[in-house]
Amino acid sequence: MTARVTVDVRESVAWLTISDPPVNALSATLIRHLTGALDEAQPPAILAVVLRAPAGSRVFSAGHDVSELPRHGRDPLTYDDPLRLAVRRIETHPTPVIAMVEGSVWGGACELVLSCDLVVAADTSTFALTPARLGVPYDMAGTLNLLKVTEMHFVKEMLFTAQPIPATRMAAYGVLNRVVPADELEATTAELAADIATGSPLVHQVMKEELRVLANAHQMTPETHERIQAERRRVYDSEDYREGLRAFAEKRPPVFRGR
Ligand code: YXS
Repeated sequence: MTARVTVDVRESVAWLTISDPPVNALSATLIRHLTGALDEAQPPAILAVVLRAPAGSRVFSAGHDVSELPRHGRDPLTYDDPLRLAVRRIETHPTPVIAMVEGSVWGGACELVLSCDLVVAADTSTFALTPARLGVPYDMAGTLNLLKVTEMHFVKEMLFTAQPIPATRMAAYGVLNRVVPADELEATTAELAADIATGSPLVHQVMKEELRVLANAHQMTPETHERIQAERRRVYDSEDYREGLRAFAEKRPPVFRGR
């Protein structure tokens, strides 16, 4: 089986390239290769990680592999779903992880990119949150991850419109650290990674974990959690969820009827 993720180490920085043509869909196999590559990229040998797609990619990633979304009565985004595993793995990786983005980013791939510690994007890149287009009830951990990186109104615009947002607007809302012309993307990312690599890996690791714990510190009663899960179940058990997946397979716009 060809590796969906290749690793290139340059001066203590591990460059992880996700590549599964034609659209780098986040399949369970690609995520397994990604987490395996991260397992190899440990400090002090590795002091920063860059997550990227092949140079010149028109699509950075089309998000969750839709063919792997459950069809009947199963939660599409559970704790051990590949996307959830990948996001947690990046959030807990002991070194800073920089997403270097070129091309369009869709659905769960947006969350994957935004779960990285920094994001450097080409000025031609776009970001689209697509649950509403597919009828998918996104999960609370994922929704919180979006809310952690920008403002409520902007998260709602992205979620409710499901439209691709240009990198310049993402940066205006503080979501991206750098937006540069595509031909400056790699040099800008390499410079940022080199700066990070001069710092204390012990401090990076503890500060990253402090920020993760503080950002996730939210009160919620078990009853509230169960109520939301029940509401999500009504969505993934709905005809609209089945219509979203059917429309995707049939390459047509979905017709949602609210049932
Ligand atoms: O028809 P073939 O067999 O050639 O396959 C087509 C597409 O069906 C396939 N493909 C995907 N397969 C699995 N999972 C995907 N996410 C996915 N996206 C695409 O790739 C082949 C080429 O696609 P095509 O012909 O559309 O290419 P294109 O260059 O015209 O357009 C590229 C995209 C990415 C703009 C287009 O494929 C697209 O809009 N893809 C869907 C993006 C999306 O809605 N992703 C969300 C996935 S679900 C998810 O991430 C979360 C669960 S949620 O929805 O909650 O956010």
